[in-house]
Amino acid sequence: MNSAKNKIVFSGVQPSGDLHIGNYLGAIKNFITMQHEYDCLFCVVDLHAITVKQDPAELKNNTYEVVATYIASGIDPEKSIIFNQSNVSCHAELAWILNCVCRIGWLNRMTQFKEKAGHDKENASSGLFSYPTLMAADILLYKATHVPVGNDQKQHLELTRDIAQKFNNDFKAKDFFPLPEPFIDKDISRIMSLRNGLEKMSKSDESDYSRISLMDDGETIRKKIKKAKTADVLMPETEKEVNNLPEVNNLLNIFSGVTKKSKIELINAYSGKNFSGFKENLSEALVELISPINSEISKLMDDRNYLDSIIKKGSEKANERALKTLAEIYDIIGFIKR
Ligand code: AQP
Repeated sequence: MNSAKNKIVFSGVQPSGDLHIGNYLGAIKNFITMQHEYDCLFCVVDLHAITVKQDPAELKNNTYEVVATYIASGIDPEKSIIFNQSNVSCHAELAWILNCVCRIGWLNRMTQFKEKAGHDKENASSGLFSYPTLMAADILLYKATHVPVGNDQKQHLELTRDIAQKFNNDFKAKDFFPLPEPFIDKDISRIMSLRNGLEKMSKSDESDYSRISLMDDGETIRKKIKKAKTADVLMPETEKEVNNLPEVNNLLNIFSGVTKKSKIELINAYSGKNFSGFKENLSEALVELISPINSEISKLMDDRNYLDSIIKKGSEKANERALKTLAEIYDIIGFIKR
């Protein structure tokens, strides 16, 4: 076995809507490269999705769509385990145990809860508050060593490390849980909304024009990029100047993420020009990346039997591994299991 194969990767995507270019660049792109060298589990985190209201029929459809998107993007289900979280009940069981390890003060510091709960925190589900302990359970159940995620999940991953460390110390189980490392690509780890360069691109943003979806056709992509906010100046000459223009910076990050060109190369190519040519070329690069993924997703969505077989096979493999870790944890804690 290749030594990198001893490194275990776990990551997940919520089935809360069509995946967008932020999910692709921040997470899925790394899944594709890591699958060749690491022992990978890629999950559709449906238990996380219900921390906010979901329509049951849409949740099912979105779950199939995330599985289809994984495969259409290039994840090989023969190499990596693809499954949905609710099919492996150990995730929920370990989350309870970790809720008893994690401190309320730690959860109170999580910025994503504050952002997602908004002004009406009292009315948010307690699941949304304890979301990070479920995420810790997802990762620690497989003793994952590496977690490819977007920048928005960095704080949750740091919390996972704190929980793992506290469990190991509290139960005198030295090194039982490895402390997982984030795998984050700096520039493309936080793709922003096309309407507001200070807000994260998100599946649940009300405006469809805020994101490029992996389900968008070429015409829609061109229209959205044409409407994307830029600035009332020409393309600047330096990265420093670009950093003061959040929407332009974001489009450059996307352009660089979908091509092999560095940001500075792109700035040099378009500096002193207005944004129309830049936007046309960015649209073409996006269409070139997304069109084949998009048509493969549609094909796979018409073959539910195939998707069901992938989910079944993946869930069985994940379950086998999860049960083994959970049995070890129960023993460490002092639960009797007969
Ligand atoms: N804008 C983003 N830029 C870079 N990475 C991103 N990710 C999400 N948004 C961006 C990364 O994609 C993976 C899956 O995300 P998720 O589905 O678990 O949920 P999320 O982070 O809450 O993403 P969304 O799109 O904003 O969903 P909703 O609107 O449902 O909350 C993660 O690795 C995430 O970091």
